[in-house]
Amino acid sequence: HTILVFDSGVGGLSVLQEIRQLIPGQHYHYLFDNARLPYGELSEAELISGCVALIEPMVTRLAADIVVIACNTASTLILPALRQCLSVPVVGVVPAIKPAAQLSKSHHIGLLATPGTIKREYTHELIRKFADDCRVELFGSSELVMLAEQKIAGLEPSPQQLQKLLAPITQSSLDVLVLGCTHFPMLKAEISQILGDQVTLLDSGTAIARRVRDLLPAGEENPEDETAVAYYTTAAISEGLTLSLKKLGFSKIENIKS
Ligand code: DGN
Repeated sequence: HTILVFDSGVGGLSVLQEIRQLIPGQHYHYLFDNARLPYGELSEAELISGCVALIEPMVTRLAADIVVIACNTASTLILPALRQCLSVPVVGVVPAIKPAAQLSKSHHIGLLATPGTIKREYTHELIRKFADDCRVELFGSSELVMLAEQKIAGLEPSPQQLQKLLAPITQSSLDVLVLGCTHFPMLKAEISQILGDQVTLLDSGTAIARRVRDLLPAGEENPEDETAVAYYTTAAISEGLTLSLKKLGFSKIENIKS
């Protein structure tokens, strides 16, 4: 099967990794809208029209069987428009508010996401629906997205900078923190070191991988075929990122706008 995973940045690689682990041997394609990163800063109209214009032709070109929008900032907004123009299943990634509310002993949870996801009506609806018995604190950060980008390109984040960005969370007494941006699982170890054992970090990766497996029609798995992984960008990428992608098994890297 052909699976297209989309994100504005490298965050969706955290989701792709979970999917590849659960269902190896598929044809994986990763579409990376780096020309417009970070999405947390774009207007809603720009986000919807730009994503649809980018994803629709790629689905046709690759004859994708399924599309995964591995970006909370986009998923909380573009899914209805995208589903309207695509005939294949579209799986979105949205913050794991429901499991967080179920897990929290103190009924005090946090959502760490992009500024776009934090202000989205979709997010507030999730909170009203699934966490109405919890105190929910919202933390928006685009800087953390950029730190995750740099990490994948080979530059380790500075503990001091992370400490500063996470300071509002360290001062809170929440016991479950939702990583509501697909970039953040890439910094999970670093975040966890700062917040300590008393805060459980939750992301949506595993649930998304299961959803993709359930939606795929039954077919052959060919774990030998793991090299069939292609990466498409909308702007040039750094040498560091190119190197990391090759290490991750991407056999083809193409700038679709050049
Ligand atoms: N990875 C995206 C998300 O899950 O929201 C956000 C990346 C961005 O463009 N800020």
